[in-house]
Amino acid sequence: MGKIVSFLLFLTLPLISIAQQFVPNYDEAKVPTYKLPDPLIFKDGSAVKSKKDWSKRRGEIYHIFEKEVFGVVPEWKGFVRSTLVSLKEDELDGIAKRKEVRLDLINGDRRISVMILIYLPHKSKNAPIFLSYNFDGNHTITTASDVTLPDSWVSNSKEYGITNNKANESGRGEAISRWPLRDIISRGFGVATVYYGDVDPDFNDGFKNGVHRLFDSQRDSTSWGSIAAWAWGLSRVMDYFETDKEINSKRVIVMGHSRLGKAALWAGASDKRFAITISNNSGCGGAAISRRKFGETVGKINSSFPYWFCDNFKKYNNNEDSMPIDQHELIALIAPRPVYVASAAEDLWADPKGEFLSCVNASPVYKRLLMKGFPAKEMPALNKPVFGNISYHIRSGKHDITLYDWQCYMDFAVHYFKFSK
Ligand code: GTR
Repeated sequence: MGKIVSFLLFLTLPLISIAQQFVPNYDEAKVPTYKLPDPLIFKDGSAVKSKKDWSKRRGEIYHIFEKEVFGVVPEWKGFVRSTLVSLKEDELDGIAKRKEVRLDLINGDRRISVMILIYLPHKSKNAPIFLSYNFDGNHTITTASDVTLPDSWVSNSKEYGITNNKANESGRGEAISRWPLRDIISRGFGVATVYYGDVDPDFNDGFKNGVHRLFDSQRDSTSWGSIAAWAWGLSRVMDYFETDKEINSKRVIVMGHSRLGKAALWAGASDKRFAITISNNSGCGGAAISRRKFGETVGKINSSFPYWFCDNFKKYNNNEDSMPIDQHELIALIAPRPVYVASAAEDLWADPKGEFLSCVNASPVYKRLLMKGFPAKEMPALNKPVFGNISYHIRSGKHDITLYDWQCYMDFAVHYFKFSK
């Protein structure tokens, strides 16, 4: 009898696991009907009528995102030391100064090091500067042979979970298509980048590595995950910018692609010193409305990357309607500062329409602050950006960051900063 049961189980288990396999929905007709939480209604049901009301309501929404989505950052008891590691007066045929600055984050005998690679245009003083993480090491954004390789874990196989990979020369320059440095610097912008794995390596190790291990607190269901750690790291770079006389810390544009776009949005929401926030193809847990369950879902992201968000976020696996917030409110948290959301037409996993709808539904907050908000109601045509305090484009092509995306971001920044080189 026992043997028969085991045999039947042997036959049916694979079927059960096939049945449970995640099949993303890419059919607009199958998007469920849903009701979004209203960012302009307080928890007690009263309405946000003034700027002052908004700053209170903003606090409510922010704390929900902290406790239910990204996790709470514990009190930082350590300190950060910055060291200039290299300096080149003339880089990129003389159009930029290049430097590497190492931040040592120290708490007692625990420390990690984070390397910032910085390009500053010679042509413009007080240049706005893009701050954006890179995925595989600072040496991947340039072919220059003397940019330092990261010492921390890298995932060159893209299989997150491999714990002992180190960067090597083979990756030098491999990401240059995502970093059109000459175009950016010629338009008078600076660029600063950090390898995200320096701040928190992107694998599930129970928070024993990266910045988490520099903190003393016990973990619970509200504790921060990796996205909050990456966002926190961006703020430490901002702290450094405030000490560097060559950098205009009032014009820092925080930007990120994909998972790093989620981190950029949370950094922009958490730290008001970032003048502009840009999300490139950030998708689920970033700019896309979770309730649409289009492409990647909350349940899927929490099973693939259980360490990105706080444990409370898992309560909403296949239970999106019970979320007290949705991602349009992440965009709204950035108000009144400008924010740009970008999608790619073939990137259905990130739900371009859901990213667009976040812009539409965050707009009333900007309007309540007497600003223009987001000027579109219908999804714009491909490669036709819409500019407002919230801006948006959908580019043709796949999940990536391209020269076209950068050009749009620079146009947007020029518009807001009204600077000329
Ligand atoms: C995917 C993940 C997305 C996005 C992307 C990336 O595997 O499901 O949420 O973050 O990775 O960062 O490239």
